[in-house]
Amino acid sequence: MKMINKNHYLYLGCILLVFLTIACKTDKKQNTLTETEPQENHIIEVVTRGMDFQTADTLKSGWNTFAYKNLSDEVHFFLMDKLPSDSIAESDIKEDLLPPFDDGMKFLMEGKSDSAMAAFGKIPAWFNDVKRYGGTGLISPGKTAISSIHLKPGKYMMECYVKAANGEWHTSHGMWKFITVLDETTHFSPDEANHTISVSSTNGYVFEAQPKLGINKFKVEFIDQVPHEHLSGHDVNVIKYDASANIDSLVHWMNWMNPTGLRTPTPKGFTFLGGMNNCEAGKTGYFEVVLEPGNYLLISETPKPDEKGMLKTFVIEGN
Ligand SMILES: [Cu+2]
Repeated sequence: MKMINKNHYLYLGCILLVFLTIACKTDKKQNTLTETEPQENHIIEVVTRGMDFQTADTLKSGWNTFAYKNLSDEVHFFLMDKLPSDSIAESDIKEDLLPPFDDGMKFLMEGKSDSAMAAFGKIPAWFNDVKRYGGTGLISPGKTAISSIHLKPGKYMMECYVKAANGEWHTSHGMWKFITVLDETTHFSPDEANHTISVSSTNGYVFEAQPKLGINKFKVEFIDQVPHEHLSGHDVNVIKYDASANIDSLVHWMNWMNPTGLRTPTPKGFTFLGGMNNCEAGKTGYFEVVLEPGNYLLISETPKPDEKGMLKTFVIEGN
C-alpha cells in the first residue's frame, strides 16, 4: 500500500516467514566496529509459500541481512514499516488501516478516482508517521532476494502490497506481520559493496559502475525520499529481461495506481531478482544478486521511472 498523505507513503502487502540462523565467527580483520565483539554472520530467513511471511517475531537492532525466499507462484517483496507506537495492534491494522486501501483500490479499478481519494483519506493519521526501513525489491517465484538493512529498536510491520490477480492487495490477503526489534544489537556490518547507487528525486539513479558476471553487491544511498504521484517513495529493483519483454509495459506495471499495475500477472519476459525497498532520506541499504549473461535493468516502483532517471539498463556478457 502506499501512503496517502503529503509526506508519506504507504505500503501494505505481502507476507510470510521464518527463522533465523546466527553463526558467529571471529573477526580477523580488526574491524574497528568489532574490536571486542565477534562478527556475526547474521542471516534472517524469510519464506513466502502462499500469502504470508514465515520469519522471526523478534530481531536484534542494527544491521541485519535477510534472505527472502519466494516459494509461492506470485511476485512479492517485503518492506519494513517502523510504526510510530508500540501500542498499534492487530485490530488497528485490520479494522482501520487495510479497509481504506481496499476501498480505494476498488474505486480505482472502477475508474472512480474521486471516491478512491476519499477512501484513502480515511487512512488513520498514525500511518503518516510510519518510517520506511527498507526491505527487498520485487522477487519472482522460486527466487531468493538478499538484502541488508539497518533497524532501530521498535515495532515494525513487515508487508507486501503487490496485488493479487483480482486486484486485491496482498496485504489484505495476509501478507503483513508485526516484528519487534530489540534494543540489543547485532555485531555485524555489511561487506564492502562492488557498486554504489545513489538515488534521489532530482537526479534519479546515479550509477556509473558496470556490473559483472557472478555475485554483485550493491550499496544503495537514499539521498532524499519524497512521495511520488502514487503517494509512495522510490526504491531499486533489479530485473532480468529477455527478447519477449516490453519495457514500456514494465514501466506501466510499476505504478500501483494503475488498475493492472503491481498486480499479478507481471508483464511477460521479466524476472525479478530483488533490490532495496524504500528507505528514509539519508539512509543506506545493501542488496546482492548473482548475474548470469543477459539483459538487466534497475527500476523504481514509482510512476514514470523512465522520466525520472530511475530506469537504467545494462548487459552482462558471457564468458
Ligand atoms: Cu506479495
